[in-house]
Amino acid sequence: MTNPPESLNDQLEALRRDAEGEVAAAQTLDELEQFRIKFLGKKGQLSQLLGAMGKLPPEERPLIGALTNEVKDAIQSALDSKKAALQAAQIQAQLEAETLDVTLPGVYRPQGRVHPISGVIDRVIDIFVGLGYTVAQGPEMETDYYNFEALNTPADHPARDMQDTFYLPDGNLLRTHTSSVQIRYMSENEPPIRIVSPGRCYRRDTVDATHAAVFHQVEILAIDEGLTFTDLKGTIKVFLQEMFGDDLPVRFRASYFPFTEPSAEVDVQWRGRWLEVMGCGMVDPNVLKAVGYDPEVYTGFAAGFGAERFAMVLHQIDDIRRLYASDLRFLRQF
Ligand code: 2U9
Repeated sequence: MTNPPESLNDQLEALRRDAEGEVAAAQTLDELEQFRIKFLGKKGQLSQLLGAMGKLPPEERPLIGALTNEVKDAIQSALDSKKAALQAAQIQAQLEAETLDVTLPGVYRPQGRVHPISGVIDRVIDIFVGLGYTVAQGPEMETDYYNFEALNTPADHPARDMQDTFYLPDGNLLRTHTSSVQIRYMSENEPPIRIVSPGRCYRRDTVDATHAAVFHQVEILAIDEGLTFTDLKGTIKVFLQEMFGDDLPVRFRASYFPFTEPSAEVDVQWRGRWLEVMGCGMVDPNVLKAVGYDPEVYTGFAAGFGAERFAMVLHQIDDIRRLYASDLRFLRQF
């Protein structure tokens, strides 16, 4: 057995040393990949040495071939084990960087609460949805027609007084009740109708413990063939007892509203005292005519109340202004 020619043999051994040295010193997987290309790539140093093999006498080729394979395997295995080591180090570094310090104080997230007005509105909607009603909403800026005219409230009616209504420079106004939503809904839909409309309303009241310029109303409306005052009373009683408690005494007192006839105010006996909580009545035939319904075919009932008033009664709140003061000491009680 003859030795391979000195020069190629030496060059292969030198290549193995260089490669093993550089691979061992690689710091990153990227660097390692660069070394793989440099030594074992198609145009790498080993390929270039192999190119020279073609010039060797045929009898020397097997030995040089065997040495080439040995060098190639050695470099490959150096690459493989370095790669495994770098990957393990990377995972270890990641694990260390992501270590949770369970002794650190937690991140404080203040817990929100449902505002008492929203709480009332949510409960009212739940009760009426349970009775087959759907929620209807509309604009807070209204025309005279939807807020007054269609609701049997003619131009000389006291409710339209400048004292009571916020008028806008363009002749529109801020709605004084959500009844305007119901007019819009009736104008676009045919009976039977059962809707509940919660929303913000505006009145030019002098602000005091029981009056605010902005308040939240909830109104209900039912229109069908053959609805009577008995249906109204039953609906209101079921609603109030769901809201305030099963055995709640409820009474109806005759009253007046331009948009209902007959009309009534509703009181509940609460903590030993009679409290007025809402108004209601049979929808006035003039209102039905205004939206194109035949009052000889359809009748309906409506009711309205202020969400603030309900919240004040339910939670024993003494001053309506507390509901708008954004005082967390107050709001955290609910
Ligand atoms: C249509 C027809 C009739 C809604 C009604 C009341 C009686 C009522 C007040 C309670 C306290 C307003 O928030 S408050 O100031 N509301 O007393 N509301 S009947 O009647 C309607 C509504 C819509 C089409």
